[in-house]
Amino acid sequence: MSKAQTQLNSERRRSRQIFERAEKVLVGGVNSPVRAFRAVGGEPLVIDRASGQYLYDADGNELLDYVCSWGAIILGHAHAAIAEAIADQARRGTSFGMTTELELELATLITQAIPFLEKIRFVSSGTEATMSALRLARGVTKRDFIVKFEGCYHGHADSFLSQAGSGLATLGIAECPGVPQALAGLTLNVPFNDLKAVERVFSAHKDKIAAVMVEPIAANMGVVLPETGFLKGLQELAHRNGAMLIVDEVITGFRLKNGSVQDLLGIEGHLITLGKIIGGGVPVAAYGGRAELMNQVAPLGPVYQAGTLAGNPLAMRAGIAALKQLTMPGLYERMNELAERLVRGLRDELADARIPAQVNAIGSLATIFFTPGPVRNYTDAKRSNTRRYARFFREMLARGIFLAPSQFEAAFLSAAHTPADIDRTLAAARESLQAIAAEPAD
Ligand code: KE4
Repeated sequence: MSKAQTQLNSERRRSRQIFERAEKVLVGGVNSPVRAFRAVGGEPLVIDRASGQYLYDADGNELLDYVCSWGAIILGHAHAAIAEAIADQARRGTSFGMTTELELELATLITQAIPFLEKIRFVSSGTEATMSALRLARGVTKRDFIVKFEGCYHGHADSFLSQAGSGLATLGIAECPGVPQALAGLTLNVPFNDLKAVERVFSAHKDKIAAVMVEPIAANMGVVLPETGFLKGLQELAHRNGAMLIVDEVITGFRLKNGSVQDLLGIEGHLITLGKIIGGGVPVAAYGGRAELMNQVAPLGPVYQAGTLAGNPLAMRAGIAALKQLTMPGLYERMNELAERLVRGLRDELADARIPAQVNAIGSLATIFFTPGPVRNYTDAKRSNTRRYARFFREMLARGIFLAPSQFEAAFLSAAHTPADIDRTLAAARESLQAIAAEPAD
């Protein structure tokens, strides 16, 4: 174990004590599996507070954060405008169970940024958004099958848990127990970037597919970019076959620019799902599309979906404060430039260390895959040397740099990251890669 690693671990006594107690009452000591560090080893973090680009664990260790609450924290932790909005709303009431003008305000900020989005429904998690969008597609088309892509993750609703990315890929769960075969059989998985496979599945299930759901930039098998023509071809295939295209932008929504990534990619789905960033770090997600389609949702239409805390004023205030900040001139340009410098630097460090690896990246999203070949789908991603990723993760953490604790996740930059953070990260990467290069690859 390197000196740095020894130093960090020895100072994490309180974190360890808290986690051991947590394991007695929380399953695995966590409320979401990927937080358990099962794929990277070492002791899971216990965080006490955060500010800007930094997390502070229960032992006061400062960590430069590239997880950013899995992409939700794009402005940096404890952003003053968001904190003040939440504090003010807490004094005015957190949830009324009735409509407020705040829901209208956040919906307006979102639809102004995404013009094709005419009507929206707020929910409290990305899973609720994707689950509801799928139900709407099935209700309107009166069809049952869904096409999704191997390695993509759309939350933990039953229809999305086969060949899924994120925590299922991390834990090697290909098919989740508890999902009735009758339902699992309605989910058709095809490889990302493989239009021929999509054509074949449409031919084999003529007029039976309700929707194709896709992450436009896959980020739950690690970052995998759509190849030229893939998304446009997918949209055409869906339209030609009477199926809906549901574009899951829970990660990409407001990540690469102030709005949807779809106009950058030349597509427009029937439905879009959003989450993470639109809540400013507080539970907000949404699904939406053209009014004619969304009007099929209760109370206007028969497709039912509901939620006690959906659109609650506390969460709306946080989302409004966050989205208002995202219109600041130059915010995305600065963040994306920093991210591009980090990615270039990582590629250089990997080459200098003579370690075969790919860095897939776009905007402030990136993943290092320890594999010599290109990573263009889940099969490629699974070829990565996940042991080596785990070693790199632990070496970087020992140097105070917190990367995603899984090969099958993305690293995120926030608007709070600085050029000095990039320099520090690249210096830590050089040391970490040197430590790894000296070891056998497998
Ligand atoms: P939530 O239900 O976790 O809010 O959102 C589900 C979801 C839907 N769609 C996409 C594209 C997503 O990435 C997610 C959730 N992302 C994971 C991380 N890749 C959440 C982290 C976790 O599960 O703890």
